[in-house]
Amino acid sequence: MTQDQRTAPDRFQTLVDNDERIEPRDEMPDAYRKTLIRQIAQHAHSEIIGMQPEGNWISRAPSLRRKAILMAKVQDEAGHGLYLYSAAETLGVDRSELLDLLHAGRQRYSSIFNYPTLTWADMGAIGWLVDGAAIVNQIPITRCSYGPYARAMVRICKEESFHQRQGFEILHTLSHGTPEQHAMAQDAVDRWWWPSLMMFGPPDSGADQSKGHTAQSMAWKIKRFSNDELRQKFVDMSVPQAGVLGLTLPDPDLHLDDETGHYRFGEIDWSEFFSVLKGNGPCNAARMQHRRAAHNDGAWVREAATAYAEKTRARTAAGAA
Ligand code: FAQ
Repeated sequence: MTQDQRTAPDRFQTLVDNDERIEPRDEMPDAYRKTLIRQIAQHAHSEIIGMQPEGNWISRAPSLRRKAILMAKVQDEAGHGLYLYSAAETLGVDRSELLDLLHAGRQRYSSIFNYPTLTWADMGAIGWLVDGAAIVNQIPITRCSYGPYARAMVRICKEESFHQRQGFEILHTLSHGTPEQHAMAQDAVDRWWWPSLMMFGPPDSGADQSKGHTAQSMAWKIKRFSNDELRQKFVDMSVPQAGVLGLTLPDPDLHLDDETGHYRFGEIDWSEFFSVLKGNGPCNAARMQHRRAAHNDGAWVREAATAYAEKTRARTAAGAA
């Protein structure tokens, strides 16, 4: 059978099996399109909601240099949101629909952004742990079967790796500073460690995962590793880095398993994760309220941009006639 004689589902499966990319105009199963829209939208929403915990510290950064770096990081996150909304739009949805779904509470954003940023050291912990977890999760997405998502992820991962380094450097400076600064760095790591492990999503086995997406997403090569595999990579990477920082991780069960070479860690409190997903985290209400208000406040900008684009289009059309 030649390439052209294959049915559309066959062609889709052959491309996936051969590790080739599915592009926007290719035929794809509806469920594949829906899964991608859900995941990419959730990812985009996480980027723009993720600006809030750090945005909270821009005016309070301890020096001009720290302020400039933090502003650039938060701006990068806005940019990541825009690439991701553009990637979702190649699947036939409009970003305004996705934002409406977020604002109506019908699409998710990452659980991690529902925790408060109490001290400057939290900027370090977010960079080191949250961006660190994001990198571990996102590097495999550069090999995702859907072309636009995979390509967006290449640039995003480069920027995330800068973000992770700047977080590490903030914590290193604090940890090696005064005893009060060291204590502040340790307190931030104590608060952000477990929520960072939850970012990877529910465990691979267990009652709740029967409703999960991993098996199908791995078959479609949207996900390349399971949630637990990525979580383990993150723990293995973080433990030696904590040693370099001179900080401890808040888990008495954490130890190296000599047989496997992996660090074993304690039980994650999944009831906390599911409670945050239901909207009961410490900052869920504040994050959504702020997001909706920012969207409403920006209505005049969207209207002005649309009016300008329409005027430009009309002028160009008149010029061409
Ligand atoms: N939070 O079956 P699975 C960043 C939901 S990084 C909330 O495992 P899936 C950068 C899931 O949607 C953060 N919900 O689902 C940054 C599903 O819900 P549903 C964003 C979660 O999709 C750094 C249910 O649980 N990164 O923003 C979470 O196969 C610093 C069952 O879960 C990405 O989004 C969670 N943590 O795997 C910005 C990466 N985990 O639809 C600012 C791309 C799971 O059944 C500052 N996404 N759920 O109602 C992914 O890799 C995947 O979507 C997973 C979840 C791994 C997150």
